[in-house]
Amino acid sequence: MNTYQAVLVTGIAAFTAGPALAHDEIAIGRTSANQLALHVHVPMPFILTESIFPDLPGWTHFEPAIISNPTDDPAEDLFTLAPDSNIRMILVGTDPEASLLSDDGSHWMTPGESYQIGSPFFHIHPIWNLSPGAGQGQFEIRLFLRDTSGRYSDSEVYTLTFARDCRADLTRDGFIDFADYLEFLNFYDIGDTTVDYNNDGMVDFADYLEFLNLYDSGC
Ligand SMILES: [Ca+2]
Ligand SMILES: [Ca+2]
Repeated sequence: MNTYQAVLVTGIAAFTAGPALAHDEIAIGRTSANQLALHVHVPMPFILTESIFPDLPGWTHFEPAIISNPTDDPAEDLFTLAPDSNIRMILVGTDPEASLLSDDGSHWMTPGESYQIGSPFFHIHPIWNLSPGAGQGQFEIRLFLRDTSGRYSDSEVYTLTFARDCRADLTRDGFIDFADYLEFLNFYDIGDTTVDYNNDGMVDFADYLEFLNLYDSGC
């Protein structure tokens, strides 16, 4: 097992051993026209936390997970996949700051490479990454889906967006700006511990000063 594979296993073990947290998921299904389709259930960007893996610097996380669409959803034109379908996702391109670890954990993928997902039902945790040099903003990973059994046609190209985790980014959009300042005031007024920046259980002026420090430094 090489280093990346060890990280992959460690990351998934950490996830399965942890508490039952709500987490981000990407569902893969098909349309009524039998074209593969991908559905994101939460607003993007996906927020990547600072890496806990020494060998994978930057912001690295094993969510969003990728699952097979569990139930037919005609309103979204998203239906479950047949058990004999066999799904791969194919990388189209990324912003320079964003990357996706290969399915065997050996390297960061390059455009044109594919990542084996498999036959339904699946629930996998790819390793997504933003490089240490990534600053404020939203960074893209573009991909499409292919069924190697030939049952379904290729999906369209989807763009997933990612941002760094930053405690001053209260609007969770990857940017530190005045909208975050206003959001801070909202949390502050109601004493929401989201803005208890010094972790003392109270929301007070000390947290305001700490927020300003984070705000000024751009995280
Ligand atoms: Ca923001
Ligand atoms: Ca506090």
